[in-house]
Amino acid sequence: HQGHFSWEKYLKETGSQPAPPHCFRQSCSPPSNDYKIGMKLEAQDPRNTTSTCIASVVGLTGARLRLRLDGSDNKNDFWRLVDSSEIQPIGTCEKNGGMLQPPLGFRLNASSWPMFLLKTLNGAEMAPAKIFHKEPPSPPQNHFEIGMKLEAVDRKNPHFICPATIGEVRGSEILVTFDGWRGAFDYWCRYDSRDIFPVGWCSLTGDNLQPPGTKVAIPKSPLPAAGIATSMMRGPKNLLPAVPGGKRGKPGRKKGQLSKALIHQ
Ligand code: MLZ
Repeated sequence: HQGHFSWEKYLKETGSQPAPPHCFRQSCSPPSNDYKIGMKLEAQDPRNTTSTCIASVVGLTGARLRLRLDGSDNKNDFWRLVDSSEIQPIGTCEKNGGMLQPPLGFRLNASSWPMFLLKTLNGAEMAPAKIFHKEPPSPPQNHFEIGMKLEAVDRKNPHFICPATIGEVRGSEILVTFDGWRGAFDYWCRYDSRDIFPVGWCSLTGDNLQPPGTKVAIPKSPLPAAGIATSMMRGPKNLLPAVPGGKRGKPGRKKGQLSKALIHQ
């Protein structure tokens, strides 16, 4: 569900342009997601990328899968596009002469891995090869420009895809800035990252696009209530900078801690 956020309205309000689809390493029509919860597949271990592991689909969102490595805990789930090159049908690793590995942080003794593998695959529903999609090719060069709008995975909260703006371009790197979050979630990535999508992607895939944040100008005074009052006095649009320098907060609280806490709420 997309809340009440409308790109059309937002682009008008902000007088901005979406990054054209040819900028992205995404297929122009999003791939279908024919996976089911519980299906197993092979995935690269995100914490140890030389390992191929068994993963189970524990969630589906738009063109993405929420994956959990078998033998891992439930605190390290990760999300992959159905056309990611980091997932493949069970059997691929062996076919290529590789060996399936236990995930980093395997919850049992390493010596029990062979038996664990046998048991986890026994009677498992394996994702059929036909529902995997080929990864789209990378655009030949970086076509992004500062100010262009996009949808991007929040890497600190990777289940979220959020409205974002290109903040800087340097060679093949781009700065993805999240609208309304004052830099707290921004990151640099390559222009052909799989974590960024053209405007409208989520509405095509049925993924959930978060609305922009509202932290355009965070009150920097020690008490939230006082902060709201002072930010209101600073002007209707909260566009003036916070009081520069000086002591903020009670003694004992580190400078910047409160505003950080507010940003991350
Ligand atoms: N910290 C918030 C999520 C903020 C998401 C911001 N995305 C750019 C929370 O945990 O609810």
